[in-house]
Amino acid sequence: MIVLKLGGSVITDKDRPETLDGEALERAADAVAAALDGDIDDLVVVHGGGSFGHHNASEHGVTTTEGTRDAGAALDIHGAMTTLNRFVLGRLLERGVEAVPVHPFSAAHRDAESDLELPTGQVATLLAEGFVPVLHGDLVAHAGAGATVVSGDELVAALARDLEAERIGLCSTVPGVLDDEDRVIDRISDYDDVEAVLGESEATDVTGGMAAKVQALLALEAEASIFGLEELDAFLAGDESGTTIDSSE
Ligand code: IP8
Repeated sequence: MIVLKLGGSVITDKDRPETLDGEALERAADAVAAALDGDIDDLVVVHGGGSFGHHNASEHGVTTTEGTRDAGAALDIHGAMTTLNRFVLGRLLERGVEAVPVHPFSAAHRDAESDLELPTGQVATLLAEGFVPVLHGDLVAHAGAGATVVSGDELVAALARDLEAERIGLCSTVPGVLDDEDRVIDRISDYDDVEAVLGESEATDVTGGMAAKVQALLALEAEASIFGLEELDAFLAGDESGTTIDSSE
């Protein structure tokens, strides 16, 4: 089983609120359809928000830790994500992919310790019945905080762990984890080896994002790859693409 995340910034135009990057989404959907026509049977897709969701969340001051108890705000954020989800499903369906939505807001929650609880029985059953479940970053009920954001990356980690994924792919706007000369690092098996590089980047938010991603992926058993859209076909074909993160080495 493969868990594939399509980064929100890959499939949307991040500079314009609620705008798709239609070309990129079609390219990603082509790659998924071709892979399912080939050797891959079980695929779970997760997509991020990009210009959908994030801008609504920041308008309402909602993050992964700061929640809202305003149903209007919750619907606004969740609604933006389900709109993007419909676009993703539509592009997949047009290509004959049996893609169906799984909305985390209706399934998951964070407990009082802020740990994410994501039931995966429906995802496993959908897979067994031949569907391609498509989840997305969303809001989730959060004990003591109202409703907070759950990122696609958190969902990928929870799904990969629970469903014992063989491979994880994060399709990103960068071709992999970059070293201090912007070259793609081929393999990471120990966070200490890359800490200095990830800490040195000037773009702190991106750095935090990439450092957190690498740490979360190192904690998983399955081999994970971070790569750009150009390498999505290669990843789905089972080839090494971008940066491979494997803690078992
Ligand atoms: O783009 C964000 O998901 P992400 C979801 O995977 C919302 O971080 C609601 C902003």
